[in-house]
Amino acid sequence: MRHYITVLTIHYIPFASQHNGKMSAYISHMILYEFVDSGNCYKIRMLLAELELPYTKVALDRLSSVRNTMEFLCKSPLGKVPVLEQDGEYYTESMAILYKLSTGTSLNPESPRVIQWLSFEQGEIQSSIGAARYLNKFCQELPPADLIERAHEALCVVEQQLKETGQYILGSTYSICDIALYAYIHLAPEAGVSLEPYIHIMQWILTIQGLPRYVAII
Ligand SMILES: N[C@@H](CCC(=O)N[C@@H](CS)C(=O)NCC(=O)O)C(=O)O
Repeated sequence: MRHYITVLTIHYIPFASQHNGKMSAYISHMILYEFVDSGNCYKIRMLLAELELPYTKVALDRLSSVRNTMEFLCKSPLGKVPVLEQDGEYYTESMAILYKLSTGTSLNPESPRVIQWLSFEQGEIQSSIGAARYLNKFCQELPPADLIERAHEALCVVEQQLKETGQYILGSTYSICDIALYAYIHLAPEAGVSLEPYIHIMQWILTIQGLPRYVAII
């Protein structure tokens, strides 16, 4: 049985990354274990594309038993993706991976505000929009009304923030907070959550989609 579906371009040359003039730490070759249609994995692909960092993708099958093997559980104790492999170390949790990869670049001001929005994404956006999308898209189950209500409450917070900043989550500079939040927010319609009431969010989505190194989820 074939568990690993695709392995794309492989680069073995260590390099450093630069973003808007700020050099990140020396970065060696990376492998991203992922589901292609996962919002959490997409966040990492968005950042890697923005930083123009080469890496190998290992696409896992959602139904494959490979995630329950000892080999994979050593990489990710709950068998979840994304997992980033670098220099023999394995990193799980999309927020931690975003933070690690962007440290030292202009995408990460390394302030408590960054932690605030990354935590908000996990606690309020992924747990509502992400969970509702999973039910709607992958289980063909109608998400419960309280999940949809929570999604709208969280979207109101993001809408207000974007109204105040006028462009991106932290102000005039694109950051990992935008990447973290964008991944599931732009997929809200797949969760049965309309974005139509949120004019600032809709504008922000268009802005991000117009960025030169933007990549779509699939
Ligand atoms: N908090 C984690 C969530 C990871 C997660 O739930 N990943 C999903 C894919 S989006 C997964 O691997 N699900 C498989 C499972 O739960 O067995 C993160 O942000 O990376």
